[in-house]
Amino acid sequence: MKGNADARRIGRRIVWFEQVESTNSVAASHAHDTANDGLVIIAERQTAGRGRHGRNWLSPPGEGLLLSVLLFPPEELRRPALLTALAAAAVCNAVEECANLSAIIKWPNDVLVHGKKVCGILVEQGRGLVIGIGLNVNTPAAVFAEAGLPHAGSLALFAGKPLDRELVLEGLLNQLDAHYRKLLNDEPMELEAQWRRHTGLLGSQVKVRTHAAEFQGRIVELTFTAIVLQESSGNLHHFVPEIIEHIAPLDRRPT
Ligand code: BT5
Repeated sequence: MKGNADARRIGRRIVWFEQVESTNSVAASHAHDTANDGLVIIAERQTAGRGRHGRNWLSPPGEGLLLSVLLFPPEELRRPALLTALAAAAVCNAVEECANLSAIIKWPNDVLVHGKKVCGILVEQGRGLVIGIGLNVNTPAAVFAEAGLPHAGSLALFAGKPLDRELVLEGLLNQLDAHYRKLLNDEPMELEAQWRRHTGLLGSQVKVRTHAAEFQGRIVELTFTAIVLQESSGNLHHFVPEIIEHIAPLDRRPT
């Protein structure tokens, strides 16, 4: 694996399983010891892969990447919204690099290729912080059809050929590690710019939904600390990413 092995955090230790209930649960079970910082748990198959709000993650064996990273970030980085953004941008970069496909972030935790969900991210916080990533690499369309998931897709479906999962994994871990170390060094700018680009939201007309209300307008600022929406009246609304449940672009052309 590329990179400075001494300085690597994410992926300095990788543990593979044939089958687990959920890689997030396995990673969390190692959170009693901070020496496990950067541990990556990978499984070929999950029997109870989970999404947000008790939803399921379809985890057919051998077709995708199912992995979780255990981290003990310093206080200022202990923000699931930030770590979700890190993972989403890292996945988009790895998809572009390894599969030559352009990927976008659908707020807050999905990665889409040609409008289909190829990846879901689940960040959970307990003693440590766990970033769970499910990326459909070679899953055939029939598997999604059978599971009743018409909005799901895999990289191979759009690349037109199967991809080497190990190469995608290596690209993804390199991206995660490089950007996480920059965050630790208080250098968030590059990651923030990449995340902003992959969301495609800056300058777009959108609907923003928080748990309390819905707003419509143009996104005029998009950073890890502030999202600013300008209504047609000129009124500005400031949000922290944490309180936004959903952002739906109103003027994005179909991909
Ligand atoms: C997510 O939740 O998208 C987060 C999924 C995280 C899965 C990873 S796998 C490794 C780690 N271990 C775990 O146990 N979880 C993480 P959410 O936004 O709630 O979306 C869930 C919805 O995505 C489901 O209700 C389905 O509609 C859809 N879905 C399920 N499996 C899918 C798949 N393989 N590909 C695309 N969409 C899927």
